[in-house]
Amino acid sequence: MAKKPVPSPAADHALRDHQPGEGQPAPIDSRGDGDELHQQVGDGVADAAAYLTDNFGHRISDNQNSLRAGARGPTLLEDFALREKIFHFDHERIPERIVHARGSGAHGVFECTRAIPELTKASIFQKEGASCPVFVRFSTVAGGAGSVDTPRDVRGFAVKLYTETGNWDLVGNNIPVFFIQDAMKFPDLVHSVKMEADRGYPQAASAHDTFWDFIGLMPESMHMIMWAMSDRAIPRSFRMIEGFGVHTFRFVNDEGAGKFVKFHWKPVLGIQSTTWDEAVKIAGADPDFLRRDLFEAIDVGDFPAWNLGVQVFDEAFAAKQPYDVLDATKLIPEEDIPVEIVGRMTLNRNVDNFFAETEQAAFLPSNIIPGIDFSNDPLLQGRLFSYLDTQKSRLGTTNFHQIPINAPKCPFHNFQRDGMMQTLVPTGRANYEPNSLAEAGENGGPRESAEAGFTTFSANDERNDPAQKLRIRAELFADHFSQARLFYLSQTANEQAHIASALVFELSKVTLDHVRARVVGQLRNIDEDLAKRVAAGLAIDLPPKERAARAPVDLKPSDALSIQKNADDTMEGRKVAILFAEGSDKMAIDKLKADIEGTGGTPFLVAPKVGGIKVKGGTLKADGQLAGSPSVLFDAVASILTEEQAKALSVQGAAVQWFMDAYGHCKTIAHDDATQILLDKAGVEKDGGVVAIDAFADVGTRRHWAREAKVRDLA
Ligand code: HDE
Repeated sequence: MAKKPVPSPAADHALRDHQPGEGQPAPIDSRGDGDELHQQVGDGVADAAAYLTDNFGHRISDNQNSLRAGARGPTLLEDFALREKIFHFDHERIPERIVHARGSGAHGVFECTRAIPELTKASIFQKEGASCPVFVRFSTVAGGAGSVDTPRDVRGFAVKLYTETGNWDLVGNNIPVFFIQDAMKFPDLVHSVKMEADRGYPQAASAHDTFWDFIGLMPESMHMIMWAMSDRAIPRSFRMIEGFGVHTFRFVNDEGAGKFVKFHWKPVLGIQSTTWDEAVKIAGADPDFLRRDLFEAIDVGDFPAWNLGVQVFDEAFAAKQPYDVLDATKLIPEEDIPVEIVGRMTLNRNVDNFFAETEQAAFLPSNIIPGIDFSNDPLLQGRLFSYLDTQKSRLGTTNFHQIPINAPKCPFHNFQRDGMMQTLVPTGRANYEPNSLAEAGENGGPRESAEAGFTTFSANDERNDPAQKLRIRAELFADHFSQARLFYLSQTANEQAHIASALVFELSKVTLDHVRARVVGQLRNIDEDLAKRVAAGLAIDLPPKERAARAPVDLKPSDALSIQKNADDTMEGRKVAILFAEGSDKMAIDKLKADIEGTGGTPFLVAPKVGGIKVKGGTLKADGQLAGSPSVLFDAVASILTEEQAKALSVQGAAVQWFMDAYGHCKTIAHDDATQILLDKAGVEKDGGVVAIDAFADVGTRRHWAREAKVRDLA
């Protein structure tokens, strides 16, 4: 695949020229510009390309043999080259993230597309066209760093915006609500979903006793469960997920007036998911499916982009809703408060080093900038402590902010000093404040600024009595089911069936009967029909309804919550496999490739052998071998074969399965006449998505959900 030219992100440079401490003496002259640091190390690396040294610059004469006394004698302890190499290697790993351990990152740029100074004084939203560099890390939640990419799981969507007024970390997920309402429950939630404490499995899976035990006893999780059991939790690509800030935040403008705000990232490529069967098979065929997809897209210049949307509302709106806007298990329907687009983020550069950047990236929800503030959401408040705290144990030092990926790209200077791995060299003796050293002509260091500094919005919440100290939740937090029902009823029939099947799958892995029964008893508060479907799928009697702390109310379904209702037909960013073999018609293959490319898709040639196959009209190399390129890795498939080759392939399991899966996963299959023998063997029946090669461009890569009832039981 040819690389497209990479436009240099304007914003990347805007801040690079910024000198620290301009206009005032800076005791810490730190810029944290990742690229400049990279430059320094890079120079070293460039030299090292000429000769190898140890970490202290001593040249190495032999990197193959350790030092020993005689050819067959003992190895000598004095071999500093060997000792250092092994010593460093022994300590290469750092603790993985307690959650979100498996992730993939990329650099990019954020640009303000609509100035909103009336809402916020945040520097990045003052002028249309203003931009800043970003770093984004996508992740799964439950699995370890080496786990697969496609389990049923929430996806982390953490964005670090390096603005000129400091780093703003919007550490969100691809689901707009959360399992719990109060930070107090987070360790319990995470313990329950991670591998079970005695046996050390299952890895990266929620389908086990302890998770569902916790969930059944935690009715506030039911809304999130609907999302987690929906197709949102098995995304086709990181490039095709939405991102949500989840909590209600605040915008604060120049006059000090505040409004509530919720943040949304809307993928330009649209939202798309896999089916469950597909996700399971991808896990085997390509455990790095999402990581590879992101890296390759950026590598060839297909830069993924998201629009940043905001839902802005005031106290008066909040007070009228049947839910509490401080409750992270609730969303605000887009039909009530529309999402206004104010910016666009484009990821345009892969990391140079996975460990240095993606692994060492430390996101802090407490990183906000003037113009943005927290709300009293008790989940958010707990996060403000946790992320700072965890970096100390993960990165080992309070100076983790000096690691290039974490350092702001604007100047930073203060009187914090020393600590492990201090890499900055502050000059002078001003390490306290107030001081009057400047009066003696010395560098006195930086000073606070009431105007430019961050000031907390002094919230006047009439619904709160701060005089009371209580371990209690606000009244509307007790409504656990209304929005779960809203979500379920807003889905298409196929999507509802997917939720029911996911629940059946997950609960069928639960071995404790009473746990299964309790969860189904909770589902009865969401929708009786859903509960009956799940009970029938498990072959258990419908259990009694669990008690609801507060009776659910009926909310108007919201189309914005469904993926299928909002799917568009774009082929942008989608991958189409073309199966060919010896004797296939090269002209037909070239034409199909051009059709796919013409509509924004990426063709991928699959053949029984990769090296170079004689075809009609020349020789053709394949991008992937048939057995190693199952159809689950593509959005649609096509085949151009000779009758002889199709017949030969019809006794190959990999080939038959290729079509069987594409059909079963409701994908487009474009084929020539010769392929019919394979389709018959795979049980593929003609429908709107099984078409002649020439019709491919019209049908594209959309899924054919009407077919689904023919290939699996949707009861
Ligand atoms: Fe996190 N979460 N979380 N979380 N979270 C972490 O921080 C935590 C929550 C999210 O790519 C940890 O640096 C608590 C909600 C993402 O590096 C840790 C609570 C949302 C990432 C932590 C929550 C998230 C994390 C682990 C409840 C969506 C990955 C390593 C009060 C809005 C960031 C780390 C990355 C990571 C704590 C709930 C998103 C332990 C205590 C809600 C995307 O600090």
